Amino acid sequence: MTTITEARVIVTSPGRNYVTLKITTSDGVVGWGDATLNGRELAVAAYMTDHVCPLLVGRDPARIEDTWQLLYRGAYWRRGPVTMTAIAAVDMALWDIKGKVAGLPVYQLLGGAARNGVLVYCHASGSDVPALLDDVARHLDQGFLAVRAQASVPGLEGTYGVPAPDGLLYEPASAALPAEHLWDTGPYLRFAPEMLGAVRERFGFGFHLLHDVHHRLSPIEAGRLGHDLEPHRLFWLEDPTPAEDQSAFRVIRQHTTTPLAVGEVFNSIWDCQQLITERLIDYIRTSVTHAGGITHLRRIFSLADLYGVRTGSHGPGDLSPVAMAAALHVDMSVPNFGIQEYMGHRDPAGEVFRTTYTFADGYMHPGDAPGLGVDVDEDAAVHFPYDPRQLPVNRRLDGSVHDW
Ligand code: CS2
Ligand code: MG
Repeated sequence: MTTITEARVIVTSPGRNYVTLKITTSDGVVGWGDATLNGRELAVAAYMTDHVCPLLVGRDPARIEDTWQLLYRGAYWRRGPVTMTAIAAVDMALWDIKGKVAGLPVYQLLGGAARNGVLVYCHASGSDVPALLDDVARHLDQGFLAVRAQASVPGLEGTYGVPAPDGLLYEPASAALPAEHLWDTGPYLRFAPEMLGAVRERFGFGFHLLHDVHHRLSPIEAGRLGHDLEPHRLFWLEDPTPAEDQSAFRVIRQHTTTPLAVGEVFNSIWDCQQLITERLIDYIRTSVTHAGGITHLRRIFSLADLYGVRTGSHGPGDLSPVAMAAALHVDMSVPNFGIQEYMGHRDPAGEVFRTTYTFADGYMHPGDAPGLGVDVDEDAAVHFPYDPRQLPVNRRLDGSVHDW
């Protein structure tokens, strides 16, 4: 019987920190899994090294579901971002191995292609509205059919989603200790409709426009914003309120028809069960890395399909290219696909992660290489040591902590 002979964690920082799990079998087949949790990378690395990898050696790599159940139910202290990210990395690596053994891309093992390509959305941003409009134009020229628009709120430095003026891809984890940003909801509620209206006025309605509130409003504020944005026909308004307060979305739903997307901070089906079964959202954003891997993500997406909720997986630069590839394989195969976030990765990530997925005319494809279609250059990885970084903290004008 083929067995797992090694399970090893690789922490590397080509452009930003990534945590990768490498599983090797007695047949010499290697599988890769992403285990990156922005600002908490070492917590996941330690959990895997100390509590997960020792369980894997000697196991049959083909038994993906049994391994998932062992790591989930056997942990006793189940769920949570660290635990589920560790399980996700194992799951991705085992699906990668299964595809390589079968000589098939993972999406073929998941039921084959349910579409010809995966619609993706990109990030456009600006320090002010003119700069945002220029960035939207750049992304539309690149062929994107869906664009997320974010801009600095006048008077509030460090608004979410707007990169530093260094020309690098946006990375929120900016310092070893959390940077403190200022937040004031009133100016944002006045500015967001103006900003998104300016995008529609300049570019029209021939593409999908998205916006991320990033957890910062109360339910009634979110209802008001959603209503104010209705003339701009957003594809979705993301994370309007703190996602864990699922019943809050009943309030938002009473006030707006703007579609809602939630889920990037969720790590299990239980986190979103009410949102889905009460149809309180339109898109579920759980990611393959933070929500237990391909195996659990498909369960969440199947539940969502029953209630007419479509997928909209999280795909920032702080999930590795391994996660992007795994997400695309799931996206290809599910019936209720909505859209996939594709932010891209900061150089020199490509020196470590060799990918085969492609982008053309607004759509991506995972490729047809066996497995996930990503290889990790371990020799290159050692040249990029871990770089301690944490996510920012938001404080209101009175100094109290707000959601970032
Ligand atoms: C954001 C994320 O892409 C998004 O929708 O919410 O970039 C989020 O801020 C980061 O993943 C946090 O690390
Ligand atoms: Mg988001």
